[in-house]
Amino acid sequence: MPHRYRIPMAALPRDPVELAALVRSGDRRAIARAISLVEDEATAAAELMQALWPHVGGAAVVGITGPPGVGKSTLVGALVSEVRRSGRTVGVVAVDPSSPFTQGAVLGDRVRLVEHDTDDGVFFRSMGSRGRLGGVAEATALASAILSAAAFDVVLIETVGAGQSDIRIADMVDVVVLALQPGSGDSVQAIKAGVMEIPDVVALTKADLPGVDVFRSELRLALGIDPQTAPRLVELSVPNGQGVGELWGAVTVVLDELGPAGVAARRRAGAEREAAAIVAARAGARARLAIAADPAVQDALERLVAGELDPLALVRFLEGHTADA
Ligand SMILES: Nc1nc2c(ncn2[C@@H]2O[C@H](COP(=O)(O)OP(=O)(O)OP(=O)(O)O)[C@@H](O)[C@H]2O)c(=O)[nH]1
Ligand SMILES: [Mg+2]
Repeated sequence: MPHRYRIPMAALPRDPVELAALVRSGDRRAIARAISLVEDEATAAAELMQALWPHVGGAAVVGITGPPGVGKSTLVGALVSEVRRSGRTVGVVAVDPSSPFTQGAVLGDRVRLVEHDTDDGVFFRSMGSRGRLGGVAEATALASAILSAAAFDVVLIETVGAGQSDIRIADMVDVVVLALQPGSGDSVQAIKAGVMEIPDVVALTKADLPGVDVFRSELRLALGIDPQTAPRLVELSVPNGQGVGELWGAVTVVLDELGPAGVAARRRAGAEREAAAIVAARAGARARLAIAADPAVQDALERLVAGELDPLALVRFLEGHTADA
């Protein structure tokens, strides 16, 4: 066995307030530990976030979302270089590396990491997506906040998703970039059907692939219904060095147009949707308990099953019943 020399490192403070101070100074190990605390839902995470929160908010937070394999990680890697070229620092949170789709991408992330390995202006973190009570969305939002408190100028969040069932990226970022490659017909349909939220910028990835012309037309048609709200469309071919600067330019224009007040309004709206989701979940749980304990409702349900009460009559009964309550 060859000898392995370990460079001794000072232990990180256990006290969350001290750890928060180190995070703010940009200490990489402290940042990594802080993200682990929120990821593990450690009790110290509450105190840590309380100490950090007054210092969160300076970073421009950009979400890169899209179906599996469209080239999000590749794009994020290229964006990191682009942001660094502009002299700004950037932290990255990549979600869902443990999904079966992303085996290759995890390797890709590592390869890409090497490029920025010695650069203190870049911090990269992958988040697992399983077995978390608070959910990956919460951990991701908190990791993003930690990177913001650590004074990175830009935070990029990569999430796999086609819009609906995934974490609500729009609630935790300032600008949403949706990546789609030629053949992402399902997503185009989802946009058309209005079930997918319209992003700020659409990145047409892999524009070097055949079928890009047809796809561009489909996309324009789906997005261009209302030119007022149509997102910017940027075509990219990362291996050919095409479109990355333009994409970052489009993101910057969105941020400039929003201005500080617009960004603040978006953040507030996102927090309000999150709050509504929490309240709705609580109310739902309370409603289920109330129904289970309410003999009149139970009786109505029995009658429904027995064929004595039709569904519309049940709705009328419930509406009247809850109005009385
Ligand atoms: N031809 C071509 N291939 C690309 C381009 N960008 C990415 N790819 C390839 O597409 C594959 C998937 O790229 P990733 O960046 O891992 O895609 P992803 O969206 O992050 O994937 P998941 O995280 O697994 O959802 C890889 O093999 C990339 O090399 C591009 O512009 N052109
Ligand atoms: Mg990826």
